[in-house]
Amino acid sequence: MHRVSMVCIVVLLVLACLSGVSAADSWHQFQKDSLNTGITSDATPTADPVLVWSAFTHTSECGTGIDAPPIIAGDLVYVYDVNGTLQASDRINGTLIWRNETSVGFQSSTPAYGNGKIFVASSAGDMYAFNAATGEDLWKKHVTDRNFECPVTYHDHKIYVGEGLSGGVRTKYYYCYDENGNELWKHATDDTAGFLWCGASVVENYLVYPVHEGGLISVYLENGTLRDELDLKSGLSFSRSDLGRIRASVSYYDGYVYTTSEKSQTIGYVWKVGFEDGRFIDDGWSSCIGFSTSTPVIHDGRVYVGQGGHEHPAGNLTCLNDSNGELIWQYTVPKGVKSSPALSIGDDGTYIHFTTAMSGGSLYCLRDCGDSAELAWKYNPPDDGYILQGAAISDGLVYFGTDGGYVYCIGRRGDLNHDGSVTPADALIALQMAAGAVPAAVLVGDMTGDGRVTSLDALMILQAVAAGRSRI
Ligand SMILES: [Ca+2]
Ligand SMILES: [Ca+2]
Ligand SMILES: [Ca+2]
Repeated sequence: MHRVSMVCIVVLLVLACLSGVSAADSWHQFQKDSLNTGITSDATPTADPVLVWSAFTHTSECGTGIDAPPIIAGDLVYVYDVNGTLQASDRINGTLIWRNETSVGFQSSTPAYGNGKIFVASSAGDMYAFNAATGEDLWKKHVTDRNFECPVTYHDHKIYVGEGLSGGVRTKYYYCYDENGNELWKHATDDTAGFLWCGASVVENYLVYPVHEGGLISVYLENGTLRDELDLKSGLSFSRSDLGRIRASVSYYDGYVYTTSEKSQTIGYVWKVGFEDGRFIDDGWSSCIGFSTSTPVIHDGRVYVGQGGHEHPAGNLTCLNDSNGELIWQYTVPKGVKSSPALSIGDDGTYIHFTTAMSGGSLYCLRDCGDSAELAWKYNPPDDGYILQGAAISDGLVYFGTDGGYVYCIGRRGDLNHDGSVTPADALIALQMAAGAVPAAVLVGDMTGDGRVTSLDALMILQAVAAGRSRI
């Protein structure tokens, strides 16, 4: 048949075009790494989003489910839910690999991966370590009678996490543990509500983190001794007496630390503060964008940050000029963006992924077009749970969870090797699936909608490639 001979030609073409598979980047902790960069060079879907897999974990009677972003290490994606369950799944097909338990409660501390272990800080004030490959319990420590609700930071065989808001205003501690569960130090901050989402960055020999009431703290990694502290309300030429409170982490880029604060829907700031040899410098800016609990991401002279809360009528993704804090563009969405953006940087531009803080919210992907942003795609998951957390990215796939208790893996239709683009290499995989040589990924590979992956789907993938090229 004509179609068969075409497919034969196609196979030869594909074999000629087949290139090596790129290595997947990791997303080992909140905002990817211990600087909270939030950026990967892995290409993500730039069009035609498709559900690659989804999995249910748990929900609570209060309507909560998954409130911390997934993390990704090697072949596995890890999700921590309201039941205190840590679940590891194959990142490509969603197969459950292992599951282990901590304690039930609203879990908003993002776990961290390091040296073959997953570190978890629970709402009950306990820390845990699990074997990342098998889920085996390695250790558990009751650290505090307060709660944990900020991301765990892992760096060089040590973990860092601060006490949350439970117990009210008092002396609260940021802890450093080694990977075997021994406390190395704790640093006290007096008269603070604590560290809700106030995750740390490791910058050279220092740990830097924000304080709820509007401060920044820098301590020596080695022993937790104070190096410097700053009150953003008064200590700088660009201080703001009405900064409100900080409920975001610190990110670091090229000599500056960044965070956000919020006082009301309209009053809230993005902060850029000079940071040199562990000390805060009066160099940078504060920019009023309105309410934000989002941790800024910095790339190519621009600062990307979410704006607004779930109680606000609308929110947006804001892009500022990194040199002066001036607004470049805002992309408005139906509710606030409490989560932190996850960026994919490729040859074809900067893509920004974030979720809207609302029941029935969506995962958005914007393309930065210079003076404005355009919607690359949007994915509205089938459950209508509230979405608090942002996304994690690895190897052409985007992951996020909801209070409906589901974790979702989003890819691109036809992109069977998950490199973010549709090429002849994907058509070859479709042919292998059609021949039964590899398991069929129907959700991604079925272009015709007949529920199977056949040689016709391979042909349609090639047609999509040709159409894409002719548009360029
Ligand atoms: Ca981090
Ligand atoms: Ca591909
Ligand atoms: Ca088909």
